[in-house]
Amino acid sequence: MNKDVVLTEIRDGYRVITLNRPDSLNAFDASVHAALGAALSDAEADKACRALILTGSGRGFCAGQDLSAVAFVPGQKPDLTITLDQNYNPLIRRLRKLPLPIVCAVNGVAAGGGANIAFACDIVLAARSAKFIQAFAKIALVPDCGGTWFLPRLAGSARARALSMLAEPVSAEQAEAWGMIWKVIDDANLMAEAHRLASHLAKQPTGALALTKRALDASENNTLDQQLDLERDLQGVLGRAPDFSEGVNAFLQKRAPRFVGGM
Ligand code: T3D
Repeated sequence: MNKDVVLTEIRDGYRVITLNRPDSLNAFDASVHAALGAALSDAEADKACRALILTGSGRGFCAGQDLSAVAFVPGQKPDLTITLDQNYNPLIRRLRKLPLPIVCAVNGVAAGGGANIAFACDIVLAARSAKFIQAFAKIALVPDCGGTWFLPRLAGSARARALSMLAEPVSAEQAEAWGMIWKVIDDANLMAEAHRLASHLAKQPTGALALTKRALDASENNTLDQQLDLERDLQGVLGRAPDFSEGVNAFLQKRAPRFVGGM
């Protein structure tokens, strides 16, 4: 496995995972899928890691699939379902289910699957110069990596349709105004803000944040009744976890809580 295509930096309480193929704007090939999968597994296995930053090297965040790595064999029609089944869909599911808050620092253009990988993260910051492009229509594909699920929910149906069909770039400022991302940050301050957020999150009750992710995702399909039941069940778990008593005691004692994470 070529580990250089994805870099991991271990910080106090969190990790920074950087896509590192800047010459292709951090496009994904098989080596990136393997290295990113390993980096996420390492982070999940590390009890000291309670938050993640995902970002890219160079001037882009991620240009989606490496189009030079798509195998066109003369006389054969490529089967794109294979890489989606084996690589992209497991990655998107994993980001959503990972029991850690993920801050995505979109440092430059995020195109195709790269845009939708960003939208799968929990808190998306974007450099003011960044842009998001559903580039798929330009190569005669549908938005994948969850694009057809994320876009209508984040941007609304009208914008989802136009963005998907026109493949026009959305500036970071427009993405923030439309509610597609959390915040636009001046380019020079992007990583400082991502570190500030990740460091803050790493000190929060990260077990509760993991279950918050789960509840918010489940709400996309649940009725209110089902969601009320789910919230009850999750509170049942969290009420027995040490961070709840710590949070309440800290409040009553008028001091800062010392959360340890976990459930
Ligand atoms: O298996 C499957 O295919 C199914 C899964 C699909 C998931 C997907 O993500 S499909 C969508 C794939 N991505 C795209 O279609 C985006 C293609 N890239 C672009 O449209 C543009 O590069 C950008 C809008 C992202 C940025 O434009 P710009 O003008 O800032 O940069 P550039 O000059 O186009 O790109 C810079 C370099 O990166 C360039 O290489 P060079 O000429 O300097 O050697 C370019 O070829 C390379 N690059 C950019 N995107 C990709 C790429 N190389 C390979 N694959 C890419 N996706």
